[in-house]
Amino acid sequence: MAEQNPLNPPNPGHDSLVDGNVLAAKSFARCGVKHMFGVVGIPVTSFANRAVSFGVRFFAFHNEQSAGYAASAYGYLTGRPGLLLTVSGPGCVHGLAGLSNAMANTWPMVMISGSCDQSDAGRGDFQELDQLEAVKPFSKFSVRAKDIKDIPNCVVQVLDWAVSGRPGGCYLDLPTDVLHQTLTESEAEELLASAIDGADRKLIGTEIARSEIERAAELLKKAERPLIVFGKGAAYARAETELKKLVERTGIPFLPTPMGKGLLPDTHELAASAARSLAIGKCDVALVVGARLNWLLHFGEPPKWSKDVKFILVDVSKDEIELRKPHVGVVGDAKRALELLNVQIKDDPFCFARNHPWVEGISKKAKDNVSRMEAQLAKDVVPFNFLTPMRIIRDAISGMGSPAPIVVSEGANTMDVGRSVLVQSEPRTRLDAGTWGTMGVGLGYCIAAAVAEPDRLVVAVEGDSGFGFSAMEVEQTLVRYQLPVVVIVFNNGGVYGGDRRSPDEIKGPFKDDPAPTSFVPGAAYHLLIEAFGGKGYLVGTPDELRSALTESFSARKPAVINVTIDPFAGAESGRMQHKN
Ligand SMILES: Cc1ncc(C[n+]2csc(CCOP(=O)(O)OP(=O)(O)O)c2C)c(N)n1
Ligand SMILES: *[C@@H]1O[C@H](CO)[C@@H](O)[C@H](O)[C@H]1NC(C)=O
Ligand SMILES: CC(=O)N[C@H]1CO[C@H](CO)[C@@H](O)[C@@H]1O
Ligand SMILES: [Mg+2]
Repeated sequence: MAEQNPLNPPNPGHDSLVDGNVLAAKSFARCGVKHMFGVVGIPVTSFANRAVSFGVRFFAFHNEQSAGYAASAYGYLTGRPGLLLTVSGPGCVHGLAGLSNAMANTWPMVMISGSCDQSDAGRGDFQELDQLEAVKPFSKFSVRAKDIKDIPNCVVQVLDWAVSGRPGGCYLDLPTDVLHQTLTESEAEELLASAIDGADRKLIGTEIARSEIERAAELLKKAERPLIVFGKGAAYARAETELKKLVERTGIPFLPTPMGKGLLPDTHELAASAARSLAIGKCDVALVVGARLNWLLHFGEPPKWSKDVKFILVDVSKDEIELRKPHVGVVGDAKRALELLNVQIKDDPFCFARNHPWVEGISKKAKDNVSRMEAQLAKDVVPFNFLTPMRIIRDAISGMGSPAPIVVSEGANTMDVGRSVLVQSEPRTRLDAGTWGTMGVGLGYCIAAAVAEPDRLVVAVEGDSGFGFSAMEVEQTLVRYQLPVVVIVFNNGGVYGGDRRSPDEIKGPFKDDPAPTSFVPGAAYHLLIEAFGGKGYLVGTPDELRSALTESFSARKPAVINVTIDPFAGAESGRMQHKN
């Protein structure tokens, strides 16, 4: 087998041979890649083994979908492309889930797939697929190494493309014949050195137009009811210090998108999340930083926004500015743009005093909403609704202090309730279903978070349906690599919960089948992890939940907590009911 071929026999005085697997692995390692996620098999097993031998830690998954989600989130958390390795054909197709999720969230990742022998393409080769064609709709750049000599250059290019401009997914195709080609060690070194030297580094980005910064400052100054909105683009750009400075010097209220939460603490006195409707409904100027005016922000249109609102958009992508046509568009890195804006307003921070009617109005609305919510949260409802266990989890997470745990969340009710109840106080500590509302991301995100931020505990708060999409990864994540991840499953027996069909919907020959939303009631998810040697908890009361959290958080060991939830608590489709 080629994979076991001893390619580097000691041969003093002679140049030894390296194959494509070695050269590709060495190229990634030389470019600073530290971690890789994937599933091995023909023809990439040797590549993975070689990568490990060059110091790249490989996380072997059960399914490329989860590995791809992990790679995308790793890209977001570290600012360096997350790597997904797959086999050809079906492996590549499963990997498209990760690649498309990276595109939707604009996170940098690189999918590397082996492909069939180039001379057999089109003849029905083993796991054959036109992979370059398949990845096209989901990648910003794709390339095939057609010859071993292309490898170093291709590696440098995909890594650069993934992070340049608006981040996204890129693809590298490695045909079997290329992985088995050889050249001498010194030739390989030369190619690698010249690829790295000649790298067309686009990382610097375009210089920001000062005229737009001036216009933005002018517009904010004249505003009567300004608002600052920020999203995961600002989090990716690590703009937290500049944002804090802007918010605190101007006194303008702010609203994070779900993954923007934590750039400024949710508990900040200028946080407008609990007065969201008022803030977006009445603001006259909105500075939107690293967040797209897509469905999550109601397209920036009435009735949620006022029809006269003027947008200042800061986005790394010129296309995005052209699409939304804001009043002022600033193309560039969010951190840099805010730095310039802070300089621009330095001598005249046009402070909105705390008693400004706009700020006061938001603060009052927020306080009312929070105290209404806290009154609901204070009750211990058993059998559990969503609020009671979420409050207990919130308190346990807050009790951890700094560094705060990374919260991973998916599901419908579980995610919606978690978003408003769980408190984010540090940047990039929330990963959820994101722009696409993708279920099944949770376990991959947990692995990525634990790998990218080894000092932080990872706490996943998941609906039972969301969890089930990739539950087998508990073996991979939680047990095999002993990552500090606690997965809390809100078990309400199905998608949105129990059978909620109207009598009118229950008829026909299959009316006695479980409803399409129903799962086996009482699934013992906590036993799943025990099958692999992890720790499982089954809880149904506040005391049981508290003690499971205390024990698992301090153990920092893989655990699954199966929380029994009333199957009729919550709503169908969660917050998106109007669309179902
Ligand atoms: C890939 C994918 N498939 C299907 C869906 C549709 N969907 C939305 S939420 C959801 C699951 C909700 O159930 P659960 O995770 O148990 O949360 P709950 O509301 O019960 O808390 C599904 C299947 C989706 N968003 N993404
Ligand atoms: C009340 O607060 C929650 C959680 O922060 C938020 O989702 C909701 O939109 C707020 N309600 C209004 C009317 O703003
Ligand atoms: C094994 C076991 O007791 N499982 C519990 C998990 O959660 C469900 C809620 O849907 C309970 O009904 C089960 O008893
Ligand atoms: Mg559920």
